[in-house]
Amino acid sequence: MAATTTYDIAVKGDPKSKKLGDCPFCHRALLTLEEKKASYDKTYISFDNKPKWLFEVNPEGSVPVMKVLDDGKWVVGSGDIADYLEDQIPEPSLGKAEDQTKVASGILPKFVQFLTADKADEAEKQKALETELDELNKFLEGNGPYLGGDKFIAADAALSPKLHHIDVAAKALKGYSIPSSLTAVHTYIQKVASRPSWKATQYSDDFVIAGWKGKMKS
Ligand SMILES: N[C@@H](CCC(=O)N[C@@H](CS)C(=O)NCC(=O)O)C(=O)O
Repeated sequence: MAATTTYDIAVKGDPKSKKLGDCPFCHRALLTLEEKKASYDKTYISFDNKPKWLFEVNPEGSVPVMKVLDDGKWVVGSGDIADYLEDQIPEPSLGKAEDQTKVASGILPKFVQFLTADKADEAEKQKALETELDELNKFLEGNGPYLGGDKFIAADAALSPKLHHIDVAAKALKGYSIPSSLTAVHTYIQKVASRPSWKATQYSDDFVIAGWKGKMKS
């Protein structure tokens, strides 16, 4: 019997070229689908021309949203999608992010504050970001290489896309590199990027940079 597609996930991207866009939340959901070897299709949503149905499914108009094809149920948002998949496809188990370490879970807002800081606040905001990175490094030194030790877990699927955005965009837009002394963080980034799930869900660094550039003060 031919394998059937179970899910259709709407993600940021270009419907024409079918290129994946720069959404860390879509990335989290896609990593989860890949890690669980789920059978799925992607629907690419252009943010310049969002379809009406997206607002019916999710009034916020954000992605990811995922349709369960056999019953038409929609699951909205990367956290709910990850938890839903954990319940539906228990193996391999990634657990639920809510039950796992929260280390560096606030790193993206810290990065946004650094990225959008006035010159006068920049050093302080950089320090706050670095404090999160330091904590992550300490955690990984003691418990790594992944947040789940030897195992890639739900918290890794949530964190690694954000860390990737920070790594790429801070370098390009702020001339800031994650300090080389944070070796466990660098090892983490490399290890995650070598996973088949990451390779299957990559998108261009140029999209990441352009996306964040749009959020900077001109
Ligand atoms: N809490 C949501 C956040 C999703 C989200 O913010 N997605 C962004 C893209 S990265 C979005 O769709 N934004 C809509 C827009 O900018 O128009 C989740 O975890 O899925």
